[in-house]
Amino acid sequence: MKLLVAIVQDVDARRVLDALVAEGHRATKISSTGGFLVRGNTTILIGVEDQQVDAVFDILREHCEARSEFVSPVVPLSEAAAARHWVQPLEVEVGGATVFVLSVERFEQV
Ligand code: 2BA
Repeated sequence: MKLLVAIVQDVDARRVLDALVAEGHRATKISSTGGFLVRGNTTILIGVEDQQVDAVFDILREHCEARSEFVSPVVPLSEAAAARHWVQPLEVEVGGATVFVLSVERFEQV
């Protein structure tokens, strides 16, 4: 058995969860925050048998979209004034889904 920990963008989360459930998978949604952008994202825990891992990846690929985000670097006012120009927003590409695949030693529902 494997536990997939998938970090997806909030806007994609509902469609991913609907597709997972429609295909008979079980999933748990956790609200999370990215360390770099410090914006909300969604972490989905998905426990599946080994042979179902590829099917879950197919769902994630289908419903998660990479997007560009802009982040404004935080610069102290004194430094911004010294630089004598506006600090430009930084463009970063946020991936469709960041997925960790973990081996499950034991699974029980008691
Ligand atoms: P964030 O940490 O908010 O990162 C958002 C995007 O910012 C990243 O997209 C990446 O394009 C960029 N980024 C992150 N750290 C950076 C850095 N030190 N320098 C420059 N650019 C940086 P993704 O890589 O697609 O990651 C999307 C979200 O997935 C991340 O949100 C974070 O919540 C999670 N994530 C990604 N890699 C992870 C990892 N190794 N461990 C835990 N969580 C991870």
